[in-house]
Amino acid sequence: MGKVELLQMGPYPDWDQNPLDEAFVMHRYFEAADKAAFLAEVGPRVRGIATRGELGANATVIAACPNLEVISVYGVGFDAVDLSACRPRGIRVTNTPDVLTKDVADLGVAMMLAQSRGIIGAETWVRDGSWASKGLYPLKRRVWGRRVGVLGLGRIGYEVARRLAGFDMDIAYSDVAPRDYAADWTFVADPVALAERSDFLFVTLAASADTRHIVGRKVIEALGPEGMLINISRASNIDEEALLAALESGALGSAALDVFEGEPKLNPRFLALDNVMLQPHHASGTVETRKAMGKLMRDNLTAHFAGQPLLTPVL
Ligand code: 8YV
Repeated sequence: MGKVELLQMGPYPDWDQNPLDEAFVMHRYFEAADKAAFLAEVGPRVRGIATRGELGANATVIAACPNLEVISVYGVGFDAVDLSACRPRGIRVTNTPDVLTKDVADLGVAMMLAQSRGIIGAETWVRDGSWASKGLYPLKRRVWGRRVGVLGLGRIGYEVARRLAGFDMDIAYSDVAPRDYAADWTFVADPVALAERSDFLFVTLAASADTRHIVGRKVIEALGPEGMLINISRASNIDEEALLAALESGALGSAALDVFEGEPKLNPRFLALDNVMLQPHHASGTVETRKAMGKLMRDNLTAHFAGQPLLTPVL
C-alpha cells in the first residue's frame, strides 16, 4: 500500500517537515499558485490535513477533500478549522495543548513588562545617542503591585496569573464560572467590571464564535487612559476597530499585541501608533515548544493512520 496523502496548509521547520515527508505524501497547498486547481487535483486523494493554528482549514478546503479523515493542528487554537464542516462527516480534529502553555504565558508577561517600562524605546534611546544628547529616559509605569485582570483562566491564563503572583500583583479574572484552582484570585464575572478594576488586562481566551469581540468598546474604555491591554490569544477576541480608535484617541493607554486581524498583514494604523507594542504571533515560538508541538501534531497523525486513539483530540 502506498503512503497516505496529506494536504499541508503551511510550512514547518525541517525537524517536522523531514519526518512528515518520509511518512506521508505531503501536498503543499501553501506553495500552489492556483489553489483551486491544486485542490481539484489532489483533494480526492487527501486523507489528512496538517495545518497550523492560524491557518486551520476552511469549509472550501474540507469540501474539496471527500476522503478526509483527520485534521491535525500545530497549535492549541483550532478556531480556524471549520468544525461544522467536520462534524457531519465524522472528520477528527486534533491540536497541541499543554506543550506551549508556559511559553505563551512567558511572552505575555514579557510584553507587559517591556511595554510598561518602555524597554524597546529605552534600547533605541541608547543606540541613537539620545541618552548622551537628551539626557535621562522618560519615566515609565511600575508593574509590581498593580492590578491585573485575566480574561479567560484556562491553561494559559492560569500560567499568566501564576507568574504575576510573583510580581505581587492584585489578580482578578473572568471566566464562565469561578475556578477551584484560583482561590487566591478574585473572580469577576463581567469583562467590563474586570477591566474597570484593572491596570493591565490580559486576553487569554480560546477563540470561538461566542468570544468574538468580547473585548469591545466598553471593555476597552473601562480599562481606560492609564490601562494596558495585552493579547496573546486571537485577534477575533478584540474589536480591532474599537481598539485602534481608543489607542488613537487616548481612551486606552496602551496595548501589547501578538495577534492581528488579517495577519501577517496588519492594519497600517497600528504602525503609526507609539502606544502599542507589535509582535509577530510568536508567543509559542521557542525551539523547545515548537519541537514539542510538531511532534504532537505528527504523533496524532501517526496514531490516526495506525488505528490508535488520538493523543489530543478536540473532535
Ligand atoms: C502558533 C497558535 O503560533 O497555538 C496556537 O493556537 O496560534 C500558535 O501557537 C501557531 O499555531 C503556529 O503556526
